[in-house]
Amino acid sequence: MAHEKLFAELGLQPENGEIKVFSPIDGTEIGRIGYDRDAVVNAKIALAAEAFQAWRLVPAPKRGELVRLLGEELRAAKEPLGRLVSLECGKILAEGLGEVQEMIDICDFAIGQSRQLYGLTIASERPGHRMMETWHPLGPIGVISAFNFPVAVWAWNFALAIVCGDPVIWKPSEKTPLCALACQNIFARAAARFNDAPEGLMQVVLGGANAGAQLVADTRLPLISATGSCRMGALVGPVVAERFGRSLLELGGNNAMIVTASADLELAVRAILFSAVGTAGQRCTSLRRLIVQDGIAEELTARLKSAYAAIPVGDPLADGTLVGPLIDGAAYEAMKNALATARTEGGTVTGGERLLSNDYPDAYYVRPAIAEMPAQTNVVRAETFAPILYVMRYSDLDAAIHMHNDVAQGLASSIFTNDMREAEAFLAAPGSDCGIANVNIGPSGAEIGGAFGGEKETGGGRESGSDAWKAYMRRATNTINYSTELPLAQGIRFEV
Ligand code: UN1
Repeated sequence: MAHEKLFAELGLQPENGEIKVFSPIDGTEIGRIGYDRDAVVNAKIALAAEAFQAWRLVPAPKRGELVRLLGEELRAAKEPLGRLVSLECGKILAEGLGEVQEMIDICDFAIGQSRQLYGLTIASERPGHRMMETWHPLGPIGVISAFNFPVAVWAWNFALAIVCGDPVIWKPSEKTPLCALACQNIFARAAARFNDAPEGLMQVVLGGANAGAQLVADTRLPLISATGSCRMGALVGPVVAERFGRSLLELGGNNAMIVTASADLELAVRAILFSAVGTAGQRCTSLRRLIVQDGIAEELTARLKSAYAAIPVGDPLADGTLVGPLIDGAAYEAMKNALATARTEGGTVTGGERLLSNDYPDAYYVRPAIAEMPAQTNVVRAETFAPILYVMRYSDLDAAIHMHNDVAQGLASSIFTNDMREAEAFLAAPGSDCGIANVNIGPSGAEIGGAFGGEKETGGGRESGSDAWKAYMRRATNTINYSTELPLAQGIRFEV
């Protein structure tokens, strides 16, 4: 087997099962796995529910210790895990390693958080009374993740869930099961060192949409955290709501950048390149729409076209490559169709052609595309998970902000400007309507310290930093009477 050494380092032996796993790098089979049958999924949920009973009794800082050990194991496994991420989802090695770094960062964050699961103390309106809130573990959590961040998104959820007292059942994308199995092994090393971690704190469920649906419908999982398309979220949300569960949805984005006349164009070009072509345009936060002030549009577009022509596309594990393959043939078809539609809607397309098809007939490399559009047409308003940058022009900033917000999704956004009035207008209430709004950096590549997620069809969930931990706990409001009277709230008298 070609990847023997890498698999050995990660404890993987993907040799049994009827499901083939492919690498998008060259389309070859890299392993075989089996899917979990319904009864197995059911047993895993039961085990998680049992683990919860024990884990919620462990003091939170002690739970943080387990995450500290996980962070250590991730540091030790950074290189092979980063390489596996590249192999299985096709992102360049620097980004594969970056993704593992993101896991390490969220572990560090969660360790600190384990000593800061604070509630408020509130002034009671009654004499001799005190009010406070307590945050309790919520229960086992179902995590559904996408191919494009095959390990980091799980880690955002897992590190916080574990310190909050919640076991996690993880259904990874069908396209990246080996990454999940590798994480399971890395966690097992941490759990072994921890000594008395209950069985079932971290379980992987392998399967397709059915397995996901089983988690989503199960009342033993009070929270479902799902990352993926708006279409998937529209299926998950109502089912969880119907059983009065909680869902944390991180769905599609249609992320834009406004570039104003005062912008530092040198910086803007670099930011646009990373955001629009990095990860082959397959981040939820990828830059898809560029809204450029008339006077600088020509120059900026010309600079971008020459940068795009020179961008090294190829084997993501090779030195110097900046853009790897698309995940599969379906992604390539979607890109081709979107570009054809862009042309019929009046766009002028540069790039977008398939590359390296002689070397890799079963893999899908493309030249990232720029589509200059006469207006924000239908194709621009849809998220196509590929490196297509639609360019529109504006003359008035209010109109630019209107165009910016006039899409269904609301994940990440940015403005390039050196004018503080323009920057503040973009960040103010009538400005960007996204969950992430940046100035002079692109929309992608967020740090873990902030809350990550977005509004509208992006689903409203927030993961990772800030107070995202609260989603993984339940809040109890406590009122304590230490007096010898029984005054009622609102001054109600109720005496016989
Ligand atoms: C995603 O694409 O699902 O901000 C997550 C970023 C990364 C995470 C992206 N930290 O681009």
